[in-house]
Amino acid sequence: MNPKILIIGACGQIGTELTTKLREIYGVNNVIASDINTRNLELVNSGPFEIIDAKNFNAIKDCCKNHNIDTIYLMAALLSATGEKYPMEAWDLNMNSLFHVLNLAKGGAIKKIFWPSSIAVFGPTTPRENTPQHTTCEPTTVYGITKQVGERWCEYYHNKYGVDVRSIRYPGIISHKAMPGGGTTDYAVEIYHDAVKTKTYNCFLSENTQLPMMFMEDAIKATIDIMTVKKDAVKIRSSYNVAAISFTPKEVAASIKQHISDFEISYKPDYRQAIADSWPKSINDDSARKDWNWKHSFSLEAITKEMLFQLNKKYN
Ligand code: AKB
Repeated sequence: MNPKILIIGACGQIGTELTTKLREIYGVNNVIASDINTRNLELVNSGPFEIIDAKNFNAIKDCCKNHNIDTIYLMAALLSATGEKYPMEAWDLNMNSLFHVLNLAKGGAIKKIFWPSSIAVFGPTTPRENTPQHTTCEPTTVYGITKQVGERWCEYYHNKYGVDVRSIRYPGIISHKAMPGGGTTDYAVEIYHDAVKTKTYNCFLSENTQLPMMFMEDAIKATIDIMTVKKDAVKIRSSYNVAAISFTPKEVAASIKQHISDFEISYKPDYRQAIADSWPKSINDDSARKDWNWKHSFSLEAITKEMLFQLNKKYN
């Protein structure tokens, strides 16, 4: 039987494409999209949609009851850069929304939860190359702190109350549909849009800042893979490292130049540089590969080709 799914934060970068994919798999009426507002009209009009503030326990609970929801994907969050501007709001949204869904599942109403963590759980004292699954996590951003603490609570609710919560640590996600908002890795999306629109990009990170990244199609696959694998295969109930590729702004610019030879990049690092410098350069995801067969497909070259193709259709 198909699950009955609620996606909270469905209008965001990942939520938008996750909603489409889950509807393809399980049917439009089995996937209820929700967000705090209707900013993404295409998504809002594409199937059942509810306005839900993720900080409001009763709103989530009522929606679950009204639609017989058994599975929640909690995608609402304030990301790393916005979190530094609004630390208390980031704490409030990121933590309370998680407690709401964990508590609904603890009460038995919800059978399965997906909650995204991030490479932001790592910090300056973490080994930066091939960062292990289990290692020092001393995040320096509010966002990172909420994700690290959230991981602990997920594991706790699983061990103590049997809650089936599953999680992966997303790297920077590259996509051409909904724009990301408020993240440190957002440059890797903006650069493609500006390359197609103006053939120039002013990067807010320095040229050699290497960060782990992933194409949206791989990120959606990882999300659905971990949610559909048998319960016993999910051995880590905090959050899994998942990796695809790592690159610097200079490398992505070079890959764009292969297609747009007069593309020019300039660099003006801002406060996000310190955040990027505290994160890993590359991630070891052996556990995800072993436990639930995780595999990525997209290389930097393949991402560049697809991004430029899609954005050319959009802008030109
Ligand atoms: C961010 O940059 O804040 C996010 C993330 C890596 O979780 N994209």
